[in-house]
Amino acid sequence: MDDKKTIFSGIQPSGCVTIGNYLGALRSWKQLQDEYNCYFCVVDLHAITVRQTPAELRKRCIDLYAQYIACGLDPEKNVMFFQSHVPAHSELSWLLTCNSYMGEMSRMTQFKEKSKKAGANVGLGLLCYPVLMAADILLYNTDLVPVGADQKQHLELARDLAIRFNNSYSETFTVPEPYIPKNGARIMSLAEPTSKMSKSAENQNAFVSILDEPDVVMKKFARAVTDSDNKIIHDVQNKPGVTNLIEIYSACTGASIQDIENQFLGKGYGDFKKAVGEAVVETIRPIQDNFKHIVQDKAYIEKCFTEGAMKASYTANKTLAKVQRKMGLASRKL
Ligand code: ATP
Ligand code: LTN
Repeated sequence: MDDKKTIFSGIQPSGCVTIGNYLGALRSWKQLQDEYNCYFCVVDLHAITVRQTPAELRKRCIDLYAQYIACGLDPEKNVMFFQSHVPAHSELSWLLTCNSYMGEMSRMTQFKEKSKKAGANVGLGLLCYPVLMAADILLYNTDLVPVGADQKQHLELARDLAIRFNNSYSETFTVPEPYIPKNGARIMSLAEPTSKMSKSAENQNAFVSILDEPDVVMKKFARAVTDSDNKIIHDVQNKPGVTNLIEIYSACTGASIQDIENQFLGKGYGDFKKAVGEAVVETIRPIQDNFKHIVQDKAYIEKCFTEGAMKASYTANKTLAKVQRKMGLASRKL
């Protein structure tokens, strides 16, 4: 296309975008869209690795796409689409699965955590999830993958699979690099501040969604788990709850940790939680205003995701055909 490097990233429609997703990942995408060729995908096939209610999932997919636009991603500048609309993702995923090992899949932290929750019947999709993610990335000759720090291990696997394939079948894939934004905080759960904030958490008070009403946001912060010594100090080991609130405040206002500690010296948790809540409300207010307009325009959203899938298919199918040929499958004549 041009000399610009390529970026690929995605979010699962497993719930509404949280301030974790936004501050950790989505916000940085917006800053990248002018400098890079960007593919931003709603990774619906990843969301079905756990059981979903079909009608809810369908709505969440459209809503997530609208949230991408509301957060400032431009469907004209970027290729924005649903993963399931480009069948090459599933197809490459199988070809890569045949080049992956049980050991490397079962070692993944996210698999171990999610399979603990799933109990006796752990779905195979949860195990294969990182291969599908590698397929997403490798289809587009991606240079950089902007994700939150929790995805680093999956990115390593995508790199390993690319290198392994290139060594076995000759140079095919670009080996992608992670892009973990410096100020992209890892936001923790408000209810259990030693686990990451997750949009699919059962406890609604554990996360703040970017579409939560201001009074809901304020209530969730008022209830956030802290500790009993009433000092606003950044200390991950001993004060994970307060530390998380400081990080959120810093990510929303741009103030440094030091400045925040000074600003709230001698103040109590009540005041601090109120300030954090207000900073979050101000950060998400413009997104909410945009979302309300965009989500009503179904025809516009449909046009955008259809064009996105068409553009994505062009590159994805080229890569897929190359891989099929290299692995020895007969070339398609239709
Ligand atoms: P789920 O609850 O379904 O596992 P999730 O909320 O953890 O979902 P993903 O869709 O898996 O979110 O992730 C989307 C992007 O947001 C990824 O780049 C991920 O690294 C980032 N991200 C997710 N949670 C956080 C968090 N708590 N802090 C910072 N970044 C996050
Ligand atoms: N696994 C990612 C979502 C995801 C993704 C991707 C991110 C699926 N495919 C490709 C970047 C690139 C997650 O955030 N849980």
